[in-house]
Amino acid sequence: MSNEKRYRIACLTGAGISAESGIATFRGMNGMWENHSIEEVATPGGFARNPLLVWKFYEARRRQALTCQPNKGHIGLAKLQQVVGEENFCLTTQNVDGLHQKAGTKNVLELHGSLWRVRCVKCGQEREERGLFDELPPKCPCGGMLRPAIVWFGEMLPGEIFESAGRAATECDLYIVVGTSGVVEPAASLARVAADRGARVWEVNPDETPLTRMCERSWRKPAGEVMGEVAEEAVKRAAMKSEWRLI
Ligand code: BV8
Ligand code: ZN
Repeated sequence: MSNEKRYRIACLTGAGISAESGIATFRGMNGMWENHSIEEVATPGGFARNPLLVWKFYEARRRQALTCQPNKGHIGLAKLQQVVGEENFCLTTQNVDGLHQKAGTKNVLELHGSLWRVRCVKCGQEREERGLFDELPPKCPCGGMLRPAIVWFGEMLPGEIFESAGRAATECDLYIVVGTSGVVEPAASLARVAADRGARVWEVNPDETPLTRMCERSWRKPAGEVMGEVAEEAVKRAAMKSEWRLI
């Protein structure tokens, strides 16, 4: 397929896309942060002050996330990637639950890290860890303490991943924002980058957000209910704008 006729789709997802899988959002009614302050459990300072409290918070989230399955929102985006081709689709997520990968989406950009990776504060070694820990805080073989490989507030995002997410936003023709309150930076700025570079922006969120005003279309519904329709509309737009013979 010749390059100039490609129609590129990029997505940014937040906690809302996992809500129908049973994972509480951050700022929703039953937001998990209610009984914890962000300062206490999602900052390096909080971890330094009380690593056990932070690990109890994250181990509870890991335990719960282990029982969760992707919902039709995740599955709809994985199917969209299959139809348009991996080279024409890039999904960036703020979520750490791994449900996009479980739904089959390839090359997911995890801006804020993952519940399923840990890093040693002493030797820096990072590894995948899908099981639950017997003792908290868990230890690295080197004797150092392990931390969740998650980007906490006040921490830099992984440079390469954020750059790839920025490139996808810059180069895409359509940017679909799903299930994010558009509050946390620099993730939320990606939708503005896309809009500034001339991409159409679509939003899937039961509520309005600070990103709504830049959207060409908004679906005020839960992602699980409308993602099939959104994906169909995106494929139609792509077919119209390029020479695809859709299979
Ligand atoms: C950084 C990992 C540079 C944790 C997360 C002052 C001092 C220092 C920094 C700042 C500051 N002011 C601002 C900042 C920047 C700060 C920030 O943005 N703060 C916010 C609170 C204002 N950002 C940072 O610190 C970032 N780093 O800036 O580095 C730097 C370095 C040093 C010093 C200064 C600057 C790091 C940010 C990353 C933090 N880590 N996650 C964890 O997950 O355990 S962020 C956390 O919030 C999650 O990743 C989450 O995804 C993200 C964003 O929230 P949302 O995903 O949008 O979730 P939310 O609940 O808010 O919204 C859900 C939405 O879904 C709602 O709109 C709802 O309507 C909708 N919804 C609900 N159900 C559904 C649905 N939609 C569709 N379908 C449904 N069924
Ligand atoms: Zn170590």
